[in-house]
Amino acid sequence: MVVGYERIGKTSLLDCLLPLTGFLYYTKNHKHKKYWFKFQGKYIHRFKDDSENELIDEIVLENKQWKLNILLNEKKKKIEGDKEYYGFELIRDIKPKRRIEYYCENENERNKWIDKLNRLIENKSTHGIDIQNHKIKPKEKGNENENGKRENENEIELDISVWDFAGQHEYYNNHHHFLSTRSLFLVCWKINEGENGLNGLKFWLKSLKFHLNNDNLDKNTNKPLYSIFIVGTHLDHYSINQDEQSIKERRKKIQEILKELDIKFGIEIIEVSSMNLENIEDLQVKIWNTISNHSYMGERVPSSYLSINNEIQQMKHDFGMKKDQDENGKENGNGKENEIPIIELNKFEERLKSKGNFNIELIKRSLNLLTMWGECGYFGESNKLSDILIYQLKFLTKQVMAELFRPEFKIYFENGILENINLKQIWKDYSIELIEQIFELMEKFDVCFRIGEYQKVNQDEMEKMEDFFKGKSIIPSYLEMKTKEEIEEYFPNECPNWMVEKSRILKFEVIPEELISQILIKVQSINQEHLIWRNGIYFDEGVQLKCLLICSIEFNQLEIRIRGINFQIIKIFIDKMIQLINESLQKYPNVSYQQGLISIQTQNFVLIEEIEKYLNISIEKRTKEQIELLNYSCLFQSQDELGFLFSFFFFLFSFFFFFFFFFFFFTFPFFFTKIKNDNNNNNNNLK
Ligand SMILES: Nc1nc2c(ncn2[C@@H]2O[C@H](COP(=O)(O)OP(=O)(O)OP(=O)(O)O)[C@@H](O)[C@H]2O)c(=O)[nH]1
Ligand SMILES: [Mg+2]
Repeated sequence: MVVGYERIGKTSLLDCLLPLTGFLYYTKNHKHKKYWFKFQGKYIHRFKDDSENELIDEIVLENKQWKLNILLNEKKKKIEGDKEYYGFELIRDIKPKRRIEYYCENENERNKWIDKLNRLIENKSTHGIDIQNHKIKPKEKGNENENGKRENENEIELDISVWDFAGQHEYYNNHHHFLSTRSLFLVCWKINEGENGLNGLKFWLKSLKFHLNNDNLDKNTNKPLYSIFIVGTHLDHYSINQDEQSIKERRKKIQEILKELDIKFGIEIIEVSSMNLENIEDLQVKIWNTISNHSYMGERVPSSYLSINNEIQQMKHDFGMKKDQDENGKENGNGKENEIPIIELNKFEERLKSKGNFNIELIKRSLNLLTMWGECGYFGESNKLSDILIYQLKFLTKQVMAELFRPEFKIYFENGILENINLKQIWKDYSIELIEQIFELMEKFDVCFRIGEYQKVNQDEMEKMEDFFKGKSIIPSYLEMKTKEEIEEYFPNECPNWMVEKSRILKFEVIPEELISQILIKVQSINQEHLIWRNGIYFDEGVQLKCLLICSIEFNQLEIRIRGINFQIIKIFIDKMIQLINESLQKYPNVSYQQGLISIQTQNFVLIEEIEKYLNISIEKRTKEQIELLNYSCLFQSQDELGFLFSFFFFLFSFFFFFFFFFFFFTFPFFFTKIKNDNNNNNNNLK
């Protein structure tokens, strides 16, 4: 799994580590000849054969110099016998001009080359998560035998599933759902970004720390289940010193971060360049050695798991066929997809009945493993997701999530709020009936949340759907950050003297960023009247209650400040907020906090348990600091507040008393005279 901030070279690194190789027909002067090709980073190497001993030539795909054309069906060549070959060509329009034709034996092979070439030539960002399966042969660096082959090269072949995560901020809230505990993590940072680069690295290490166990060893085998490699990219950058001292200093800074985050398990630190392939081979060797030593390598898998996997592959195949039929025949009439590759677990169990005796626990265990292999998506640990199986993961990561976060759709997310009607544009390939279902799936992945309950006018399905499209949703990763000054516009630092203020600080050792949005989203459900930002939320119920929750990643803390006129209302609100925060933390067993307050007198953080003890000290003996902390803590209602409330209600009572008194005093004689006059008039009329 490759993670890190955006545009730091994750995909390029994978292109170097896992070169695309194969026999292709190479066409020059209308003559076709078969060669072995290796496409690594931006280099396409042509070899005489697959021993890679004799390099014939090299093409360097420099930025924007090359164009790629797919040679369409009519250009399929019959190179040998009657067999058809699938071609593509690379053209360089600037001098020295070149045009090279390549032919593959099948369309799948050509698609692989085209995907990779397109990505490199167009320099595209990754959207969602790119998942690819590779076969690799562990190898030792340099040790070649007499036949020119590397030792160990033919020993074993490993099937690996490679997950390349998008680096854009939009995806951070949901990446953790996909982190597998049987992985090698390549956590990348861009060396030439210095401190900023290291901050990005820290962010990702922090996230991994919370989703992986602190101990990476498997108890049975005492071998690691996962490992982390910290990979510095852009080593070729002109600003980077490569002398021993500079390398040592960078290493030291990384070790300080690891120490701060209390990450103890084995970590490799390495620096590479995807431009000139420096240290790439070193990294390959380290990766191969590390993963082949992971505890699960070579583990035997029950044959029932493989049958379950076969069923999943069958479902994928059937789904693909149906899609093709729909596309060709437009059977559904509107050219939109009417089905998604998701099945409820009980229906999947039903399907398996004809294949053998599979109980639900066995199915779940196998799905967990198959998910780690990248074959499907089963998220059994999450309550919200445990009853469905997403049998084609690409649907989730590429078609749904990546579409939602396409840069051109940012116009629909004003300050993180989306009008649901725009989902018809975003997921335009899906029928209206499916959009709401897909949205619900995204809610389960914490990607978006609808605001309030949209009105259900009647039970008719169509009507219900229309209502969903009239509603709005929050997309937490698009919410804006607000500065302290901006927040003060809503919640001034000074509490008005006719209100009381209570507060609470929750200090975490470290808090993962995605947890903050989960907390905010959970807390926002308390009350409809709120303003929400990426770093906080503000509730306003007029004089009754004003509450601010501010989250600080820098200080790893949440601060709750509540103002109002009724002690009980404030207390209930604080308790409710803390309860909701605790509920959000349930999924994070490694995350805990200490509750307390900052003393205005000493600026120290004082634990709530400590403050509670002040209640046992007699009032006259309490220090000024203790009184102040007790007052702010909302642990008890002080005499002052009782007095305050008494005067507040006395004020209200007197206000209404005088109001009615003056009302009657001045208006009664007026009515009296008016009635009298009216009576006189009536009498006159009668006369
Ligand atoms: N000079 C130099 N450029 C690099 C290196 N690695 C990547 N690049 C360039 O950096 C840019 C971004 O590289 P990508 O591999 O797409 O970065 P990424 O981290 O996958 O980006 P996202 O998918 O957007 O998160 C591309 O233009 C690469 O050519 C490197 O080691 N040296
Ligand atoms: Mg990428």
